[in-house]
Amino acid sequence: MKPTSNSHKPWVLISGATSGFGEATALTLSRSGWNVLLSGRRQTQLEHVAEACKAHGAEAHIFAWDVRDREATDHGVTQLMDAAGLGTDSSEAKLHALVNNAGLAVGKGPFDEGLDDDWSRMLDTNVKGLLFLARACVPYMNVGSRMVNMGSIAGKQVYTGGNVYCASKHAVDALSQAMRIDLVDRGIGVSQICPGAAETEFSMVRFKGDAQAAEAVYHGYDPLVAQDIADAVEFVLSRPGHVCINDLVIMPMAQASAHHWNKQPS
Ligand code: NDP
Ligand code: 8X3
Repeated sequence: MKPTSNSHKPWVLISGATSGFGEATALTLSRSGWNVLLSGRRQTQLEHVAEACKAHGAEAHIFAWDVRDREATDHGVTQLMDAAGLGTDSSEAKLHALVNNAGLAVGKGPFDEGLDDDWSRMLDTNVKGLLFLARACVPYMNVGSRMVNMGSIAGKQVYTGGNVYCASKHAVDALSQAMRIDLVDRGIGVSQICPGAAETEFSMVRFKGDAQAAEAVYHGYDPLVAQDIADAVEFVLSRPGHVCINDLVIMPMAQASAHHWNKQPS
């Protein structure tokens, strides 16, 4: 939806807004005429991002919770919608967009050496968390609203050591298609953005704070940066009402697939 005037800015809820794609998306959309509702687990970081969004002229509200917790997700969405004055009745203002972005990879290696806790963190966040948040937000949406799910090249292809993360993002791919079908009669569009390698906090989380392992992921080529994905989200959300970008795969020029790279020796 195209923002019209400052007094009638559309509202977007962005999960995972404390860093990476979510933070860049919050800043980008607040610059281009959206009001923002921001979530993530890190309260202080949310406050910093909200202040930056307000400096761009947006109204911004935050609420910190863990999307793996269904009750916390329902509560967090209610808090944010109340703060923005959005409601579920047909007479009330509606949520124009959800950017369902919170997610992570934890660990990389053969599945038979995988850890229960790593698997739970990925599946509970990337699959169930995405579902919890989408379900909680849909009642606040109406004709013309849009949902953008953050998939990955890992949801299109499987790579060595990616097993459970790839499975979780394949689930996002399937759910994005299913949600599009389920919501088409209500006029709500569902898009998926599938990035390749992007330099954010993603690899530090995946390698559990091992900075050397995280930095090595981005050696020898120019990875995507968070702004590249924020620009894509803005593009998807600013299409005319009759257009839905179903699926957008965005790769670094040096990455032809999950398996094919043009890396220069450093
Ligand atoms: P970051 O680690 O920078 O950001 C991840 C965000 O998700 C953070 O804001 C984090 O917030 C939030 N998050 C993680 N777990 C939870 C949770 N349980 N509850 C609430 N929020 C949570 O990585 P990216 O920006 O790169 O990742 C964003 C999305 O993009 C993810 O879904 C990721 O899988 C996907 N992706 C990333 C790619 C990459 O190469 N970077 C490529 C393709 C897809 P907090 O820690 O404050 O809770
Ligand atoms: C993150 C990108 O290639 O590590 O989804 O799976 S990758």
